[in-house]
Amino acid sequence: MVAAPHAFAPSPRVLLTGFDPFGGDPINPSWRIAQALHRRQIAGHHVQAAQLPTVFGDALARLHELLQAHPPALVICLGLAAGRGALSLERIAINVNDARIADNAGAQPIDTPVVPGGPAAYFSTLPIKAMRQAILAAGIPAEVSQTAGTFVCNHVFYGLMHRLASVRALSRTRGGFIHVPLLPEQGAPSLPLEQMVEGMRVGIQTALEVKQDVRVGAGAVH
Ligand code: PCA
Repeated sequence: MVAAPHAFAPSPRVLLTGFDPFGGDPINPSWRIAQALHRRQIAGHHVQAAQLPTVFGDALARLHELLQAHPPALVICLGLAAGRGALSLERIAINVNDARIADNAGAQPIDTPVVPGGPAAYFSTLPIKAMRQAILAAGIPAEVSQTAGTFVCNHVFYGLMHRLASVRALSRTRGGFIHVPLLPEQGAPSLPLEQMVEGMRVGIQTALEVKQDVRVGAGAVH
């Protein structure tokens, strides 16, 4: 019997990244969430989790390697933002590195571009309003954020969007960035790990199913 031609085609993939611990905190919840969703099937897609180092340059080099393997349908990078109390769907990445603290390799770039000569900014291509609605409907705090900061998270977000915009094999890949709160054992505000994992599962499902984002104000309750 001849196997169907698609029999060995890899199932469409979602790449979900988190960061290693940084800034003296021994835990980075972004990596815990990504790990918890590793190998899960969501809307017919296979989730692959990967860790990025909290290091300018090296984080993007690792992300580029991961994107080369075979183009994912969706890429979501997660990072910790202490002080936030909700899953924070980032709208915009800017072409600036301006580090408040040293990264995990001791570097602290000030006012340098992520990509010399690149555009000032990129928008997320995730349906962030629809994702916010769906996560809220699941009873989990979610918000749209207008800034991913200027540290390694924004650096990775900008580098990701620049790649997706300029590499032909990735032209149909959607991508974006989500900041997450601390875990309860780390301080406040916080969210329990299970809630963040479920919120991300719902968010990924929405990003895979909703092609056209909904039009509701960023501050709207629903
Ligand atoms: N958060 C940092 C970098 C790594 C992480 O998890 C940030 O918000 O830039």
